[in-house]
Amino acid sequence: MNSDRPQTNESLQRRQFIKVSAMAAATAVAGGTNYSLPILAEEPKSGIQWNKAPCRFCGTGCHVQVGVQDSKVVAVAGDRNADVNKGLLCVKGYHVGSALYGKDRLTKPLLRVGDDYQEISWNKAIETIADRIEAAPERFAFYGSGQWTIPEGYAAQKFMKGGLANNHIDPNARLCMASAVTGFLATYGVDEPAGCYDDLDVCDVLIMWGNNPAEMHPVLFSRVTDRRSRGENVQLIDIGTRRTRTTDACQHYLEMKGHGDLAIANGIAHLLIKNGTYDRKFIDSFCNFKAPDDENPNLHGKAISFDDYRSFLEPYTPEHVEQLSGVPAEKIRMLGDLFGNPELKITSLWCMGMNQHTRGTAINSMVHGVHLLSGHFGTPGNAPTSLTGQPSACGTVREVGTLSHALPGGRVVTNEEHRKQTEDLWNIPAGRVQSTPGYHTVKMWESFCTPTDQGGDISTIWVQVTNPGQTLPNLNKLFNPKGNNKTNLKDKFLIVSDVYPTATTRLADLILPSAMWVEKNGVVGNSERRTQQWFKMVDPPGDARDDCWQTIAVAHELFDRGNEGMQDRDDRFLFEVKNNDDKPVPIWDWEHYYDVNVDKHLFDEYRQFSRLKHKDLAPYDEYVKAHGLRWPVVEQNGEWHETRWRFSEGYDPYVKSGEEIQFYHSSTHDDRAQIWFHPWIAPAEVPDNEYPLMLCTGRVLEHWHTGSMTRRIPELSSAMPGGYLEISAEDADVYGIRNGDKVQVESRRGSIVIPAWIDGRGQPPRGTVFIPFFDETLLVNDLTLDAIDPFSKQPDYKKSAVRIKKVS
Ligand SMILES: Nc1nc2c(c(=O)[nH]1)N[C@H]1C(S)=C(S)[C@@H](COP(=O)(O)OP(=O)(O)OC[C@H]3O[C@@H](n4cnc5c(=O)[nH]c(N)nc54)[C@H](O)[C@@H]3O)O[C@H]1N2
Ligand SMILES: Nc1nc2c(c(=O)[nH]1)N[C@H]1C(S)=C(S)[C@@H](COP(=O)(O)OP(=O)(O)OC[C@H]3O[C@@H](n4cnc5c(=O)[nH]c(N)nc54)[C@H](O)[C@@H]3O)O[C@H]1N2
Ligand code: SF4
Ligand SMILES: [Mo]
Repeated sequence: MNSDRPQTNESLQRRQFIKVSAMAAATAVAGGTNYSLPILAEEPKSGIQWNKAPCRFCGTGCHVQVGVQDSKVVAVAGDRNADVNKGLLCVKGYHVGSALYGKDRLTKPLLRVGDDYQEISWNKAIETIADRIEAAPERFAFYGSGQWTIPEGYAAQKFMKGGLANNHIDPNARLCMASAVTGFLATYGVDEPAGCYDDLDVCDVLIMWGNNPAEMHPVLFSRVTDRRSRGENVQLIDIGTRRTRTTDACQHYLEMKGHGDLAIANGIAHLLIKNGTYDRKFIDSFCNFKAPDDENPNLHGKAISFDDYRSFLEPYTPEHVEQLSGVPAEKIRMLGDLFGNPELKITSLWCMGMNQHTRGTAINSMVHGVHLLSGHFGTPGNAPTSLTGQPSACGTVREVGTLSHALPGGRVVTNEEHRKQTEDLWNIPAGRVQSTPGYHTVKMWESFCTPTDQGGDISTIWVQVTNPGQTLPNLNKLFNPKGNNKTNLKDKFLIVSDVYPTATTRLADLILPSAMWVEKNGVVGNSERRTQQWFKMVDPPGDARDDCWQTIAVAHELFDRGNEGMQDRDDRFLFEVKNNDDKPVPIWDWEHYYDVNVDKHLFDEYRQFSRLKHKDLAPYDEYVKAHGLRWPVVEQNGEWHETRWRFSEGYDPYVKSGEEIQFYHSSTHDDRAQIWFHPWIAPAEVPDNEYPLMLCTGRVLEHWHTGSMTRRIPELSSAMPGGYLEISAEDADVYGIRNGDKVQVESRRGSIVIPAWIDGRGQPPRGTVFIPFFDETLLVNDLTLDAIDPFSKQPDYKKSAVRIKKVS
């Protein structure tokens, strides 16, 4: 069934030729314009129906206008009325409509029978899942996504933690945003950014701490580069481990070694203190100091004094930082001077470089700390801003709390009061929500891939809107054993809801065809706390159905079988929705799913949680009218107002008058944020004689993650047809490698053969190589390490030691 996957069957030689020529073309595209001007914005007489939706792809959260004719998406245009993108789109947004129309969409539920698949009815599929759950409810796990819509994630969350009393639900955002979350919690006591995209319109200095927004958040990045083309003066600084398209747009490039960021942040703090340029008033009024508690490691560490902090920083002189990070001492002084200048407005951005890091929690809090220490916080243009990658990693994962330890609205399972609030809002019996966190992603898959008699206590996983067979780290440990007949995993059962055949469906026991994007209603939340809504515009193909319906249908099957967990305190179905006549609508029956707006019902229920930690959301209908609203959204005089800067008087409605800055969720309960010291520490794996090169992995402009959607869009796949090993010209010389040569790349965990691209899309420095992960036929995660941050449990995909050998 996977035979028509793109690229798979082409002969290698032909592929290589296409790749090398297309790669060159792609470089030209990306070097020039990253975004396209809107087309077809208005065509009143064409018969095309236009409606708004956020783009399917990245966490920037651009709005598109979707043009539908004859029940098909026929055109997409940038939405001029959207604050985020003001009509602009990048190449992915421009082609997002085609993501629906790959030739091999999944259209029928498929059950594995031996080595083959059999088409089955939805009833049979739903019964099969219910059977697996009934057989061992505590061994069932849900693996979800930052690409779940808010209602989808909320339904899965309620089904698991409220219905099954099972906390084994975790999303792919564990691989993505978990360290940002722990960084925010450790610093402010509450998750989510204080600043917003408006900072990019007014900052004087923009620092990228190891991310590549020119390719990963292109429209957002263009907001800053456009200012320069208008003659405004804004300094762009790229701190990174390789040159990227972002570097090309920056005045300064500070090339560091992996984990060099820890030393750089300490170097800046050292200079601020040494030069007396820190903001004494700001820290005296609004900050405390913290350091890790080595005897009792915990997220909130131990209190230290300012003098302790100063003495911990003493060794981090610019020269010492140069040794640790590779960044010249004079550049560290430059950063120290910038942060030491109160006249400048400084915004920091980061994404996976700082999160996929075995000290991810530490470096996140340290960058917040540099901003707090220097007082570059809380006014327009002064913000430490963590970017999210997925369209709803913030909305669905962090706000709805689909992580294994969390509950909606910033609640956690370990807190008795939070569990009680949740049980009350869900109207379920007291004690239903369990207090022990479920398994985080790496643990979940490790348990699934370990035989039951050896302690592997997860036996069924249901995957929705994510492709772990390609994106988990160390696949040979965390995923591939499922397909290996020699390992004793016969009793393990993998359920996958997807829209296309993928590396994950390949090993699935049950495949469920899903509706995607504008084939269903949706609500998502982007990087700047902006919640965005859209309506279903076209029907999904064949028997494909909404993920949210799938969850509710399984819940109802269990309810019908008498499963008490699926009943509330009044013995009603957990997901009961009533129509205007106060009659329950059978939403578990697909024929009736769209008789009501299930999204609206779930969202307005979920909204009650949002007020518990000042993450207030407006009623669903407000989002129908708007191009997104940034929370907290509060009602004043009958109007709903969004919030641009949090913790800052005049902007944040929850800051008391006269406070100026108020960290009202402070973990020390004194309205103060925590400035952390953490020492520099080496990466989990560093090159040695056996594995002498450092491998970084990541993304490219044209493709979305595993390429399951973008590789089916001809314009994108021909611009960037296949995976490659990016290597410096110097290292290529040493190994006798020329462009297009096949190279074996081997780590302690696996090996792949992949064509080389010398100084390709990006330029890695000597001693390092880079491989993007979009190519399903060249799985770089066979090589990557599964070491995780101790607090966030997020793995580091940016630093694995490898060796290489030319094979042809
Ligand atoms: N085109 C496109 N856009 C996307 C996506 C996509 O698949 N395609 N995915 C979205 C998602 S989910 C995400 S998470 C984002 C990711 O967006 P980014 O984080 O911008 O991209 P990556 O390619 O994952 O990360 C590469 C960066 O990691 C840095 N790095 C490596 N090691 C270190 C280190 O030790 N410390 C620091 N500070 N930096 C280091 C490198 O300098 C490099 O620039 O992109 C989002 N946008
Ligand atoms: N080597 C390496 N690996 C990484 C990373 C890295 O930097 N390097 N980054 C990590 C990060 S930050 C992230 S976010 C993850 C992303 O990893 P994944 O989430 O695994 O990657 P995607 O390709 O986005 O997977 C989404 C899947 O959902 C399907 N899909 C699309 N729409 C729908 C829908 O509406 N319903 C359903 N059911 N399915 C749908 C798509 O076809 C696709 O298979 O990868 C992680 N893995
Ligand atoms: S920048 Fe992100 S949200 Fe905007 S069009 Fe491109 S992929 Fe879509
Ligand atoms: Mo991500």
